Amino acid sequence: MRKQECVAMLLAGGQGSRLGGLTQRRAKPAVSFCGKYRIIDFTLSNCTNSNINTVGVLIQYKPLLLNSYIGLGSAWDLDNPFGGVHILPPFLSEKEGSWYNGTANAVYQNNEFIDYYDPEYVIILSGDHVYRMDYAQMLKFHKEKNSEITIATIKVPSEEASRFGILTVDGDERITKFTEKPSQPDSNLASMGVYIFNWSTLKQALIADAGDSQSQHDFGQNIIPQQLKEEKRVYAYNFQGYWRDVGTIQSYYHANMESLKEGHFLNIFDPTFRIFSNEDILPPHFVGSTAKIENSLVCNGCIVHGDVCNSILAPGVYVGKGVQIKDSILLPYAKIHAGSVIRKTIVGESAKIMRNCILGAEARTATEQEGITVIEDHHMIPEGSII
Ligand code: ADQ
Ligand code: ADP
Repeated sequence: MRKQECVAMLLAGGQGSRLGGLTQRRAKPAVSFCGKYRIIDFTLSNCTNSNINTVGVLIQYKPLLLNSYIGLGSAWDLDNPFGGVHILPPFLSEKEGSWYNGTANAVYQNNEFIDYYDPEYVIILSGDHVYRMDYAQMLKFHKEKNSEITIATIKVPSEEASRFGILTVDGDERITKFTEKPSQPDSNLASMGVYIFNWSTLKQALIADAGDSQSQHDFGQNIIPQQLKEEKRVYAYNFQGYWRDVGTIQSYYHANMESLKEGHFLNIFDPTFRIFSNEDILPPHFVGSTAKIENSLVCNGCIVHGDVCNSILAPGVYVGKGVQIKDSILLPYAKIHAGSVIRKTIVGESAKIMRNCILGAEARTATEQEGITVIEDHHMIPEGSII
């Protein structure tokens, strides 16, 4: 029988409710990012670039668009005859079956998928992170430390620490303490939610967790703390690079905007570590004679007649004459008609802003979060609206 050394399980089934209007119709991993990409492209491309070619994608919430986007995985070179990318919805058997009840339960329900490849290691990934990471380096570290569980870690700003798993390590990088989303964090070393397990360790942990009626079946809440209690060898792999959890409107907006900075760490232009995408095939973008574009990303299929500054135009966006767009993110196929002014706004996919509207900064609404205005996918904002 053939084996894979390491199988990836990509958690893509969370509700993503904190992204509000952007996840009304689609799962968070299928939300547009940095114009050309969907959030899940980063994790799938990391797998490809790390030579991990067996990936199970655990989905459940609004799976349709995510499913059709991933397809057979050929965009990421993951359409292999053995291995490849597999979409794994909750399994309904004759006798039992239920929704994935927590992240650990999602992996537990698919242990036969993992067993089929008979791997030594399983890497658990998340569909809502934007980063470039060579998992092969982390696996090397895992082996060198003779670790049973390795957690990728990164320093986060102290004021944000309470939205992550926070940990403490000893001089050898062995984890001595882990607290999931502590209200009073005592360190700013955060878990990236990226774990490498020895499959034997993980399998045992999942079986024990499944039998525990008190457990929420969550990696951060239950599995990791329990394994530490059992004195397993749990190590921290200190990731040196750019990583963002884009689970909130603020973090999503800022991570997009950061990509406009020259020489930025995410560096989507690096040819040695490409981020692949299954973007629609569209004509080249067209810049009209009245257009002015500055410090912006403009994707295929865009037609621009107005002013665009410090903004991201995803594929198929239309910008009419006299339009002014600043510090904004226009998601695929958004249309901005003549004379509208858009500031610090995320315009959802296929949303239409009719003529002479004013969106953003000056006026504030209920959807506004820290000054960021969000227009939901497919919404139509009538002519002359001020939001
Ligand atoms: P969170 O991001 O809050 O914290 P969680 O909401 O469990 O963790 O989501 C992790 C991933 O699993 C997401 O991609 C989500 O879409 C997916 N997911 C959630 N529920 C699922 C389910 N039932 N089935 C399938 N997929 C599901 C985690 C860790 C923290 C760490 C942060 C880093 O728990 O310790 O600091 O990630 O972002
Ligand atoms: P957010 O926190 O923005 O809503 P996440 O992706 O982090 O987005 O997932 C949120 C929570 O929703 C997670 O704690 C997860 O366990 C839970 N969840 C995921 N899928 C379901 C579901 N089908 N039913 C109920 N809760 C779910």
